[in-house]
Amino acid sequence: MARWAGHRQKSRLQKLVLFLVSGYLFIVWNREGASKYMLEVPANDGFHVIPDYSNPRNGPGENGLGVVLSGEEKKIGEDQMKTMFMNVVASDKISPDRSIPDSRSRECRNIESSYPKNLPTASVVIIFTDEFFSALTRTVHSVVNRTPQHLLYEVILVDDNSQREELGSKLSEHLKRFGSLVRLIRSKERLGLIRAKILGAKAARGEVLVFLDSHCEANTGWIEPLLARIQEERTAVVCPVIDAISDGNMAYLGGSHGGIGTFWWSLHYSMGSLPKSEIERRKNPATDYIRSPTMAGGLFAANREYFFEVGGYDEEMDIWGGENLEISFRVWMCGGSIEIIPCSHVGHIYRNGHPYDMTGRNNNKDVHGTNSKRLADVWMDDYKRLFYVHRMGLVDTDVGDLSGRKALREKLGCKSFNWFLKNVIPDKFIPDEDVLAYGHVEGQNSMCLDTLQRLENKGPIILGIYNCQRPSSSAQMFSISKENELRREETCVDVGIETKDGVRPAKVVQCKRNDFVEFEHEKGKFLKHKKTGLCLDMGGVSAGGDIYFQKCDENRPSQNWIIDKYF
Ligand code: UD2
Ligand code: MN
Repeated sequence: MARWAGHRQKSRLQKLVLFLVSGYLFIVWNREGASKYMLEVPANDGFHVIPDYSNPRNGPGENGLGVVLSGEEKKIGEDQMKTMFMNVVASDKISPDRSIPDSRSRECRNIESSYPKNLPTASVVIIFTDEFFSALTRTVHSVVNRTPQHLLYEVILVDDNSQREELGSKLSEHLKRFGSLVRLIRSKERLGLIRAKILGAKAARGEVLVFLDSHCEANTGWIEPLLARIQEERTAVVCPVIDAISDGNMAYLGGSHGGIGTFWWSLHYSMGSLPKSEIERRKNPATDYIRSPTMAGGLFAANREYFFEVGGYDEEMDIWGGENLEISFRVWMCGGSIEIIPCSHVGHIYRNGHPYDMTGRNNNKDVHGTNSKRLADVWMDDYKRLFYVHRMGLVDTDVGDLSGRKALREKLGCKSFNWFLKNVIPDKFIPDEDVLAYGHVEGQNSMCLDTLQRLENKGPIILGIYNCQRPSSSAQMFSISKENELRREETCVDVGIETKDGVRPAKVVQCKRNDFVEFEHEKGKFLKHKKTGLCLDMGGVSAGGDIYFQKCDENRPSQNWIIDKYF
């Protein structure tokens, strides 16, 4: 299945000679042996020269600037954004060694020399399928250039059966400059990113595993804070701050450092703000690690042995998606922690699509769904009901054998998902717990409040009505929270601004933590916006139409609403 790049053997001898000549005490070099006996890491037996970044560099994209294209190239680049989801012309113009601004805070730069001298070594695992050559090689160069040599045990590239020609011998040839430091494993079958990461992790021999996507740029001082935290806490699974690199012109943009990773009940990753407990716990907000309920997935480090002890990944997950929340829930529930390390920064090109085939085994076109179902069924106990609200179609889908993962949960004695919710992400809104009512909000003629597939989490939308869809339809599920909001997962209903026709639409906006939009409701009767005293009224609106607030009137049946379940 996998084969090793062929240029590793000869380099051992070369290395030995090098070490002797330079007067180093060469202890044991045994890649197969346990890493803790590895007292020296392989020197660079290739011919790559790490640039001296204190000298000014000129050229496209240097200093993290965007690339300016014109004429025909500009047009090609713009077209590529639609088909390849990044501007490959721009990327190709940039040196693989380009300089980028140090995006760390001043506080982080001030402590950069305070990390222990004896940090564990890292194996950096970079998996890829049909990645663009320039983005991939820039990832590798950035790691080699910005990781102190004694901390970089190796870089392991896993080629997940790429089909593009430039990733063949041209890539193997290019990597020779790194000698044995960079190993390339090529899979003859498509593994999907989860199994590709496992393959890379199993081949790794450094003490710490660091995973990166294949379109990243490691920033100055990125690895020390990750390794230091793992040295201090073996079960900490740590993530750098992910800085954005523009998919359009490759500009290196800064990232934020103040947030945590969360999730949607649809089991997509999301970002959130720090809970009060974290704000209080962290004495140095610029530098202290952040306890994060979840991770984005691509960029993180873990003690290698711990990574496998806590279950690696679910090997039955295919292609893309779900593994990031699976590892997050699992690590927390089984005694570890997920953390964001604000002093470690790595850039990542966020793309609006996947420049590779997303079809899984057996022609599966919904790998995120089936992977997420595996995670829900194993780790979420009863709370999986909230996932199925979003994915009713998956309730009866066979996603393969789960016994191995369930046995793992048993063996590790992991805590419940309820424990995770209460202790790790206490701010997470649970739509049907600790609320006054939950379910469809039904008016006259079997019509229900409905978001009409409008994207409520990307900005305010107008609420509508539609034929009630039962048993459940995520667009029609609402709660009356104990703060009396009429709310969805993160959005709340409010009264919109009066239109030209003198009516006020119902809008759906982000809920505010301290400024609740309160409603008054009585089963089967009004839904009254407290502040304005107006009532939701479906009079004259047909399925698919927007809904409005009107003056409350007990005699109007179009103002009567009933919610599935009252608590
Ligand atoms: C995010 C993660 C990604 C992964 C994913 C959920 C970040 C920055 N990225 O999506 O790592 O956790 O969420 O699954 O947090 N790849 C393969 N084989 C495949 C498919 C992908 O090797 O079959 C590689 C791909 O070339 C890339 C990596 O996996 O290096 C992640 O893929 P992506 O960049 O398309 O995922 P992204 O960033 O949208
Ligand atoms: Mn990515």
